Amino acid sequence: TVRPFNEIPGMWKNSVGNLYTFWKLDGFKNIHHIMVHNFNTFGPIYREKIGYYESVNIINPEDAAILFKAEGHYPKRLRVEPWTSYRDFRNRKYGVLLKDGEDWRSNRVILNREVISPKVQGNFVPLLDEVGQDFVARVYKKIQRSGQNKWTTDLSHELFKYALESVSAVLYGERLGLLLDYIDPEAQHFIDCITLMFKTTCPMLYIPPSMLRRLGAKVWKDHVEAWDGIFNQADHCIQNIYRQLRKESGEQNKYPGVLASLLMLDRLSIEEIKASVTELMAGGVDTTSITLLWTLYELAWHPDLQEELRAEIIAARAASQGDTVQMLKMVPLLKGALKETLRLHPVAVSLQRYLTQDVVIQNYHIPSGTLVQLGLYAMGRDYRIFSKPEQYLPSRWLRNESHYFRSLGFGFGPRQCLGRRIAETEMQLFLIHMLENFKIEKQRQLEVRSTFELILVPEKPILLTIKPL
Ligand code: HEM
Ligand code: 2DC
Repeated sequence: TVRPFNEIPGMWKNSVGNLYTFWKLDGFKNIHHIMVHNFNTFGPIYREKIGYYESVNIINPEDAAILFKAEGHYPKRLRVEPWTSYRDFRNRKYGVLLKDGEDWRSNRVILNREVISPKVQGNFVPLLDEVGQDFVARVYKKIQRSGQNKWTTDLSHELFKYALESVSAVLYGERLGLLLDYIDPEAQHFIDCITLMFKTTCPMLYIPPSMLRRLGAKVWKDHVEAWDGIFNQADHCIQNIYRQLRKESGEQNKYPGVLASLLMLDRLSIEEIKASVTELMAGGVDTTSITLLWTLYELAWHPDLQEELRAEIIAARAASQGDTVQMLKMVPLLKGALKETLRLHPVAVSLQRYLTQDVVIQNYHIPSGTLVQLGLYAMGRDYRIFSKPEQYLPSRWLRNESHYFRSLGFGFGPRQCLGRRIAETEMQLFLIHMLENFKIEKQRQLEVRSTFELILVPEKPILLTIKPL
């Protein structure tokens, strides 16, 4: 017999007490470890309430399948209150990230065609390939300048620039020039604003932003300043393209970028286009750059795997005879490596959905309307779900062990990551170019763990040594 909702284990009865323990354990930075701990204590399902935030947590792929089957036609995830509060405060429109219901769906359908449908990949590849080549040229320059035939560095800042350059190339059909020696300080400011925006979001997940605003709290002020910086810079880029488009029809036959395509399509209002393009621009920086950094870190720890990937890439390059789109279909191990990175180092600590119907999970009845979180970080490291979970093994994604609801780094279904295709293409091309040219080595350094800054990021700088082959 099915057990009632109230019997789900967990510490959900004492929310004030929980918030206190949470503070004490430095919970903000450690949500992912706390979730692992909770699954070990309570089993594969538990309820929790921290501050104003109540949910049921699950970890098993089979339970994730039940969750996503009950997400309905307008899948809704946890609302990031500080992000909507900022837009309400400044009277800005929500983009696809923050919209819900029919409003979300109608915008998302139009954006899908320009951003994530298979037909657009061919447009993105030449733009992103060029950015990858420029990155390699920049690394050679750095190596030369070092005078030591190698470059030892914390690559994160270069990767942020690579990611912003890539997403901008796709959105605007134009290069910003961030991989040159002297970059526009505005662009650097944009990058800093995104990091600050993520950081200042965390405390406000548990303390309502409206309250912090009334109190004049620094974290709210910083958050507003960060979003202001993001919107101003995006506005700048968008105005630029808008003006160009009105002046001339542009070069014929040349792909004009996502923004110009949306403007010409004329199915969303300018304000709606602006809102979503700003989200895409902001969403496209820390996510891919951190994932690439983790991948280089893993490759530095696994030199044999690095060789294997290089061999795959060289063979694919030869077989595809200059057709890069074709080449991307011939690198399964590389794609496995990116999945493996997101398994061990996911960007999102959890996926969440509100149920639109009653379900039974782990033999508990869960009513429609409940917020259910899938612990993505915890799932990736659970030995009951992945064999030898502590090992970085890209080939596990090529073998015929079950992949059923196990590769969820970009989310799932119609509400999955809108930037997924951009992100995947951009990351694949980056690794292809890097591995064709350089060897990545690690410094004598201990294991680096994750810390929660809304997205999961390395707790300390990762130092790598890059050598020409
Ligand atoms: C949503 C992960 C890169 C834009 C999401 C979600 C995840 C995610 C887990 C929530 C999906 C769900 O609830 O099912 C990632 C990862 C990335 C990445 C792991 C890179 C490694 C990007 C990039 C962009 C982007 C490059 C922009 C170009 C978005 C947007 C949404 C989203 C706009 C909201 C979609 C919606 O609500 O309809 N991403 N993302 N992401 N991501 Fe990404
Ligand atoms: C953070 O408890 C932890 O892709 C919360 O590109 C639950 C939660 C809700 C939504 C998640 C968020 C977490 C992590 C960051 C995500 C976000 C949805 C989209 C966003 C996963 C797990 C992200 C990084 C977007 C951000 C776009 C933005 C900068 C405009």
